Amino acid sequence: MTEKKTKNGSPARYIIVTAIILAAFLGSYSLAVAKAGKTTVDVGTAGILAATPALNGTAGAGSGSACACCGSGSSTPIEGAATVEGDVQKISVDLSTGSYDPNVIKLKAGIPTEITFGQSSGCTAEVLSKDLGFYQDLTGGPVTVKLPALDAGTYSFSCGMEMVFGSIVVE
Ligand SMILES: [Cu+2]
Repeated sequence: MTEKKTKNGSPARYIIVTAIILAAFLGSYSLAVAKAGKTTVDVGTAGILAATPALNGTAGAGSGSACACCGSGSSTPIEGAATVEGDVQKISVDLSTGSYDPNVIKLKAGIPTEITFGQSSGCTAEVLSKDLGFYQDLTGGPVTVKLPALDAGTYSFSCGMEMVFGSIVVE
């Protein structure tokens, strides 16, 4: 009986200690992320869907429907090309106007990409791409989405409500 109690006590203590260490680690990690204010997420190839064929040159930007919640969803295509820096191509997307600038992101096929979305709130508080498999909250600061080398084609992204749209054109 005494032996059993000792044996039962030990694992419980071990679990509690592990839980405390884990909680401390997670706590300091989220603090570090909050302090940095900038998040980087790595999108693996698993989430990437096959590129959709280019949409008769319209590239799907804006798609004409303004966002009801922010009232000013831009339907004017604003093109921006990523800059190749070493082995990656990089581009920043400004959200200070409540829509994506640029909203037509031009990328080169076969080069890993880092897209940095600026801090946002309201309608565009989250950025979503079902095509590329990411969904990020932008309220805490800029988020850099790392994408693997993509095949040529057009990929879509939007606000979390799918009301303000942009596209990623890989050539
Ligand atoms: Cu929206």
